[in-house]
Amino acid sequence: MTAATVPARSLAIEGDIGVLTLSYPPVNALSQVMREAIVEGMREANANPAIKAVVLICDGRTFLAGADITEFGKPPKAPSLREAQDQIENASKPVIAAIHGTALGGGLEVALCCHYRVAVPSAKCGLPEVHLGLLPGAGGTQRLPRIVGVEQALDMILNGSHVPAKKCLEMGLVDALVPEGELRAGAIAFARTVLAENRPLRKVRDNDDKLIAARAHPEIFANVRQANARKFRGFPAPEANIQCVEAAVNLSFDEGLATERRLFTELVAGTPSIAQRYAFFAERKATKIPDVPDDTPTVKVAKVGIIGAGTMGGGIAMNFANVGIPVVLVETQQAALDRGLAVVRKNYENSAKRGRFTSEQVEQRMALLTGSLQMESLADCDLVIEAVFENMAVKKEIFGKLDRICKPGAVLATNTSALDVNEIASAATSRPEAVVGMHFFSPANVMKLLEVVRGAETSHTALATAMQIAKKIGKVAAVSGVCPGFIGNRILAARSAQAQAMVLEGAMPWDIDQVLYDFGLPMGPFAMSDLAGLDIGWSKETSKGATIRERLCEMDRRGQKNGAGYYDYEVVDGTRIAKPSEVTRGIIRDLMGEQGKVAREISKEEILERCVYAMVNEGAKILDEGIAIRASDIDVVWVNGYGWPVYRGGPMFYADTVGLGTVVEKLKGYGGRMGPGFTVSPLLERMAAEGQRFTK
Ligand code: T1G
Repeated sequence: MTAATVPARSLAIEGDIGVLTLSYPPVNALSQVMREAIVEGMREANANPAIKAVVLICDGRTFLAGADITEFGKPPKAPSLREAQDQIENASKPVIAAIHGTALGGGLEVALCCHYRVAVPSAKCGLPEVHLGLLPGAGGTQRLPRIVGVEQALDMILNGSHVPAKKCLEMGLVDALVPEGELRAGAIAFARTVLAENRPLRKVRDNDDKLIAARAHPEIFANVRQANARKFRGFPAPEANIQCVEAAVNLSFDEGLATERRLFTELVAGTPSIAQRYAFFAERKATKIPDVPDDTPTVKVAKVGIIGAGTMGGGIAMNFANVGIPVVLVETQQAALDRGLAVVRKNYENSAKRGRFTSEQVEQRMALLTGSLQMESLADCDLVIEAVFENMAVKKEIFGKLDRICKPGAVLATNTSALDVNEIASAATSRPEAVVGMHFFSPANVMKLLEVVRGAETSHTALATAMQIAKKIGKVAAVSGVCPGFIGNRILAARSAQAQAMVLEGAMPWDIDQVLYDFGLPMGPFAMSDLAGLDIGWSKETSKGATIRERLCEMDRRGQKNGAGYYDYEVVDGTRIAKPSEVTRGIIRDLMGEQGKVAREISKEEILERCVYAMVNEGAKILDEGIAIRASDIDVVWVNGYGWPVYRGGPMFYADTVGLGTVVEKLKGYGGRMGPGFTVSPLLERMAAEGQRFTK
């Protein structure tokens, strides 16, 4: 964070109202210097008899956005946030927080020490510390439930959500909304009302009303634990957050505060939180491309074209409609187009049923989607994304047409997950510089990751435009060079190779899946194959029964979709249960017999290390080849696109926690078992020898 070194602090006096304005770009984080500014500003305001009330407001794009995350793990510097908060809460005159942008974490905790809070309608408030593997460590777990009640506090804290101001008003978290763009004047007016009506110096800490009710309902906490058990699997922070709110209900304010401090101190030093903080900054670093200046001109994307209204095309279109950008969806057949649009509508209606959208919002979004059977309807699009099936000849034909149809300056993107973007660009267009890969992940309207694939001739403008639009549609983007499988799928293939190999050495698919599941991945490779469908890319005509997968397909075991694949599936009380399959075990035994292989006991440790270290090794090769700009980009890809548990940072971060020396030693130890053609990355070897790390 290229923050200003010294925050700006000013105390203006408007009649009898002191307006303490703070400014510490880019997000007014509560670093040491900012805390100092609050303490000194409040001292000045408290000491000035002319000031009867204080408005605390920030310049820039947001109110205080929380503690300075870069300070965690370093020796604490005075003044503490507590000192700043005490200056506010114990002030002899009312202090009103004036909120715009996002009042988050320590920022909201400062506002909760103010006696009143006002906000503009576009503001949001939240305690998102759980996303950093932490908890609100400045009184948030004790003050928030006192204002919004225990259940809403648990919901806000455990989801780390940014709650819109209107909802905050309904919950009592803010006392009034002031007109958009008139925050300062509105807050001053509110302060005058507080004085005129002689309203009390309300200290949130003193108000237990909403806690008393919860004291008789300890099941609130049991229910929250049970309802989120699956979601919080592997994360230590959520349970600590729940314990803090429980302490708020059952202990005094100061005892609760002590519990909060103790649990915060434990979490902040733990690897899970260090990993999640690393992931926070890795996501932001991934947006920076060293040779593409921040001020690179980009194409203003006001209209998007998508070719192919299948699962990917439809999902991609929803991302743009969700942010108000009109989309033209092009298909070859009316039936396919109707089907594609119907699936999109169904997805929106399902989300509306879950309360995510209103029916008006569904109609607004559908109204932004136009279907067409003519490529010519893409002529005035600023960005066109091709999302048809993976066939080079078909893609070349499409890009050839786009080259003739699309206006100059349009960005031409392909959603290919594996094909050579350079070949598509150079062979099919007269403007290869306008071609870039935009690899979405299925379901494209849900998955956060976008692999932006930089071709040999992709221009800075096309690249910067793809990165900018990724942020606009709420995606986490990372740049990959052109190679088979780019970053994500290439590393996936390295892991799959080990998993497939170990199944023919004695491990069962469910053994391998269990190890990776216990490690924190949402599911193992074999369960994932069953979910995707074993017959993708398989055909009866060409099948030779040479692999487990082929033999399963030949036995019409296609995966979850027909109830049998690597696993047998049965539905119990509406839930699909995967069971180890004797059929699969038999196929494996037969294949091994035919290949003269003898099964051996394979430890969980070997399963994990061969799978994960093969990923790290491939990551090192990707880095060495310059396919990835930095190791943390590889982690961003795997955390946001492949379910790698964020509390383990990513494969490269994880390798650093294990030690690169150990990774190399283990890979060499497994030697030939890693498979013919497996080589340890020279970069990995060198870094291990030099005691280096992939990530800072
Ligand atoms: N500390 C340090 N740097 C921060 C920061 C923070 N809290 N928030 C943002 N940055 C940097 C970021 O790295 C980037 O830097 C630049 O600011 C712009 O950010 C005691 C324990 C506020 C919604 O979790 O969610 O308080 O890349 O690109 O998209 O209980 O930033 O330009 O060099 O994300 O407009 C709790 C974290 C902290 C909020 C703005 N607070 N920030 O989003 O900009 S823990 C948070 C955000 C805490 C207390 C606890 C977002 C944002 P660079 P950006 P944005």
